[in-house]
Amino acid sequence: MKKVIAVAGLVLVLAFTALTACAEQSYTVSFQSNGGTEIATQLVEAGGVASEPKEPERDGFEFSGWYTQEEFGEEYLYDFTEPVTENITLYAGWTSDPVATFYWNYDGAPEFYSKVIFKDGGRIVAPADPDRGDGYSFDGWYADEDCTVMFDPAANYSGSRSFYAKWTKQPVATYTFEAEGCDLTGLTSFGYSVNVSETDMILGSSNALPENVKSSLSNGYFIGYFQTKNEDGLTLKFPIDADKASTGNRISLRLGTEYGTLTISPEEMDVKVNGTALDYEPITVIGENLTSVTQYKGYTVPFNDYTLSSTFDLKAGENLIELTIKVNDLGFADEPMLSSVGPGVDCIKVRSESALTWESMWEDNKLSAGLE
Ligand SMILES: [Ca+2]
Repeated sequence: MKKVIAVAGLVLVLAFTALTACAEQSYTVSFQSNGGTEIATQLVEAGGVASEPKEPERDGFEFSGWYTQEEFGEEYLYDFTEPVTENITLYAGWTSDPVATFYWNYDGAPEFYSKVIFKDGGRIVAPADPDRGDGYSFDGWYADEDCTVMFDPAANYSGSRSFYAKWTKQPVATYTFEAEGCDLTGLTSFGYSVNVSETDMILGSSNALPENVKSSLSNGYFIGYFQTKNEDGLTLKFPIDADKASTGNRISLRLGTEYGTLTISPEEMDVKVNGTALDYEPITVIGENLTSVTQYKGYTVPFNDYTLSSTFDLKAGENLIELTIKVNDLGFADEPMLSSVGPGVDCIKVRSESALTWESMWEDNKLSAGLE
């Protein structure tokens, strides 16, 4: 009897050890500096990413990057965003040729944009123009951070150099804010066949929708089930920061419809900016030509941008844009269950002289909705 217990105990210990080993599987990422300063080995959990170490230094040489092979071709440059799935060794690339480093040159930018190796005393080929994607346009490379001395592609340069991007605020730019990036906490929709809450209101790429609808979506997802039986309506909130005050701003809503063509006015849907509802002309959201709920086919027509007729002011700092669908009779006369009907909301686009930013909840939302 004693022996049986001992064996059972051993099996348990082995099973526990195997589980522990499995749960804690990790890989080593080693750095071979090739004559440069030592870089510590990293232990990375399976599927995690290695962090790019501070550049090693070597007298008389310029560091050109970490490579997966001891040949320093661009095709072997290691991508630090790739998940680690085995033990790896990375090799430091060095060149005795000078290097031109091109910097993004704005607050919060990545460390640098590009490094270009060139022959000492020769010309430097600048990289492709960078794009910040936030309402600033690239306005050339400069030899100083203040952008007073231009980079000269025809000049001969000696020794390693740094160049800095110059940025010019575009007079007017369009900024996109995805509806699926809104904070959906506490929201519940009242639909024809189902009531849906919070991140379950997100529809898109992972649902059975026609390809032409999917391909029309900004960021691949939208807020469906935008309908309510609540007298206070159902509201999507877009908290947006402006770098300065501006007037004459314009908003477009990217919308689709599942209940046929909808003509929506401020009576059915409020579009509020800082608490004031815009008095916009009715918009007609194109859908199937349906007259009865029995013809329901879901979303079949691609989403489109509908620009509202009203313009509005934004103040410097935080602004709040709200879309509220109200109890309405946009639905079908033969379907009393539908106390309101609303469009699918893909995103809003704001055209402004202010530079606009917001904290999108998309990463959290897609995890919570199991979309990855
Ligand atoms: Ca979207």
